[in-house]
Amino acid sequence: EAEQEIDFFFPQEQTLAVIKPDAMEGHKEEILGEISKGGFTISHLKETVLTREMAEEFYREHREKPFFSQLVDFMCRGPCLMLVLTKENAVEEWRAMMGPTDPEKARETAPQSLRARFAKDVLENTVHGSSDQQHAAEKIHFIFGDISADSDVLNEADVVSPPL
Ligand code: IDP
Repeated sequence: EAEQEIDFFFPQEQTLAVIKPDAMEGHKEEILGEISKGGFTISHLKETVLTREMAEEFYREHREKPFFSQLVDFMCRGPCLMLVLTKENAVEEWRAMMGPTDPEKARETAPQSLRARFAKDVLENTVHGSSDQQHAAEKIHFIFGDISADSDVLNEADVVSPPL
C-alpha cells in the first residue's frame, strides 16, 4: 500500500533504453553508472545480439529512410544491452541524458550527454531511447514480452544471459 501512495504522488513511467553495439565495446559500465546516478530503476535487462529480422522490426518506422540498411547492419553487429528504465518522467529524462541524435550537435548543445561523450557519428550513436510512452510500451513488449504484472524491482529471473 505504501507503494501505491508513492505512485499517486510520483507516477512512475517506463522507457526502453538500449546500449548499442558501438558502446558495448567500451562504455557499458560507465553508462550503467550514469543510469544509476540519474535515479532510474532498472526493472529488466538483457544482453542480446539482434537478428536482422528483429532489428528491421525494431526500427520499422525508419524503413523508408536512406540509412535504414546501414542502421540494421550496425544494430546486428554485436551485442546490445536492452533495459527497462523506471522513473517519474522516464521517457523525457532518458532522452535528455542521451542528447541529440547527431553527436556533433550533442557536443554543441548538450556536452554532458552520453552521445556527446561517447558517440562516433550520427549512425553509431551509443544509445537508444523511446521517443514517447506509446513507443516505449510497444518496444518494451517487443523485446521483453508481457512484463505488465512484474515488479519494478529487478529480480534474478528477469536477467536473461549473461549477467553484468
Ligand atoms: P533517435 O535515436 O535520436 O531517436 P532517430 O531519428 O529515431 O533518432 O533515428 C534512429 C537511429 O537511426 C539513430 O539513433 C541513428 O542510429 C540512426 N540515424 C538517424 N539519422 C541518421 C542519419 O542521418 N544517418 C545514419 N544514421 C542515422
